[in-house]
Amino acid sequence: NPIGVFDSGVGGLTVLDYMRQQCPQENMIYIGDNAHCPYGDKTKTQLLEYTRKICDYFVSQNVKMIVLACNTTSANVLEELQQSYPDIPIVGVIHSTVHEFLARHHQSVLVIATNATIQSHKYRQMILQYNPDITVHELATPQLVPVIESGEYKAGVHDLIRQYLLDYQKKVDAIILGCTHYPVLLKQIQDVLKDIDYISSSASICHEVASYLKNHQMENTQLTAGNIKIYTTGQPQVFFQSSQGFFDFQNLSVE
Ligand code: DGN
Repeated sequence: NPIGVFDSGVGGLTVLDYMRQQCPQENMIYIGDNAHCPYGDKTKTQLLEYTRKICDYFVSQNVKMIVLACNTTSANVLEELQQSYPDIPIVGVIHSTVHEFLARHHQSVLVIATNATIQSHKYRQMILQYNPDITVHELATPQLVPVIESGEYKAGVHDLIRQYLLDYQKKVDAIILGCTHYPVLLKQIQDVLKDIDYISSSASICHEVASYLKNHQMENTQLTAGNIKIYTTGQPQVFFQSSQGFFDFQNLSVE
């Protein structure tokens, strides 16, 4: 059975990319909900409506697990989805990202994410719960997802990144990329915030998925490469073009 992976758009492809490296034999279905992108400014009711539709589709495809490749939904509707679909393991990205951050023993961190993720304060709460001595700065950076979805980031968005981040230079030891779109801008972020450790929510989740499958003997044991299907609720051509700079489609197409 496949694993269902979704995001509001192309950002979750950064997760899918790690997943196909970590678990190359797994079948996966990816949905980019571009018809409703960006998720960062939606209400909880809207997020629940969109994500339930996606999960219903995954159920109809008999998925064995659902991965929220999206911080906004992981922060705001994960528990509700887990209650609505009790028979399917559903994982979000925040838990594993916080654990990876804590394992690096930093004293201070900047979390950048969408409005809805920052307003939930999930990252801050979870980090402080484990270690109340860490200084946690939170910053909503809502203009970053649109420049990625539109493909504008390819021409460089250093000015925008500088506006958002320059104040934090020398203030923090690490930055959490609390949106799965942001690894696309990693180089540009590192140009502005030099000598800083970064934790990407896209990489962290894949270790958790791989060990979950292993511990529950749910791995696909076939030796052939898994089948990956990519769908968008928006325009396939736009989706394909904006993600071409960072995701290698190999033989995959977008429907
Ligand atoms: N990539 C998603 C996240 O990690 O929050 C959502 C981004 C968005 O739609 N604004």
